[in-house]
Amino acid sequence: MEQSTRNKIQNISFQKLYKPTIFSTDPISTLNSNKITCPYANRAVISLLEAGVDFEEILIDLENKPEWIKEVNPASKVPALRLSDGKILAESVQIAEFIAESYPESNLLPLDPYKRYEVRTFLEFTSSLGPLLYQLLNLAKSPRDEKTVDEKISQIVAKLRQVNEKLKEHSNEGPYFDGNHFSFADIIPFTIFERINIASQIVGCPIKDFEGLDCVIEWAKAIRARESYKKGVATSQEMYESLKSLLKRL
Ligand SMILES: N[C@@H](CCC(=O)N[C@@H](CS)C(=O)NCC(=O)O)C(=O)O
Repeated sequence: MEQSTRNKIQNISFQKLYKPTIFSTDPISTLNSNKITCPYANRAVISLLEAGVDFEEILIDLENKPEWIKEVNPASKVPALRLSDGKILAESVQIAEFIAESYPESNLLPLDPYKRYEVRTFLEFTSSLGPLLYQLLNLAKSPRDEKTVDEKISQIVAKLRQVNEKLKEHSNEGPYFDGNHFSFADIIPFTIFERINIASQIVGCPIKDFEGLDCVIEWAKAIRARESYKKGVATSQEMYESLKSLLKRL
């Protein structure tokens, strides 16, 4: 991309935004994402960082989306990944999987078909965490009914206890789904879990206070300590503030 074009895009897209990070552009050139508010974009960014891809990140202000986002993704959503040949990918799971498959040396996805089956089964099992998060956020906005919030938290904790068992079953020593090997199987559910964790603090029922979640807590701690997470995702405090202000606006 020519420098002048790049500057123009930055000027448009970085308005009201923070800490822009520009990487070199080969072979995957542009990622439209949002560090704080979007767990889906986080999946794509973590995958790129874990795979060691040089990329340019353009942060989109979701409340004031630029017109050109439709050219990047007709659904006007983040993340979208534009490859250096101009092809554009949407949908975080497919983007993360594409990155894993494009960079097999990153070991983000196992090569063995049975192990891949196990990963996909785990992801299918954890996919209900997304709807549970949005149900919790809807109930958590003010004025809120504490009883319904408590019931939703209980439902979430019950699901997380099952996730805890799956993690233990698959790898007794942890901390990740595949033992000490971090992968796609961790990236996809974790970014949703992180918002659930923060929303649970906002409503005064922190997930960490519940029993039966030891593996989930260790899993989360290990992922947060990774360079890709620290570099690619907002801090817990930033996410907390952002979710709190989102709840006021819902
Ligand atoms: N299923 C999509 C969901 C992406 C999504 O909903 N992104 C939100 C931000 S977290 C978005 O771009 N929202 C803008 C809008 O809906 O207008 C994925 O996994 O990538």
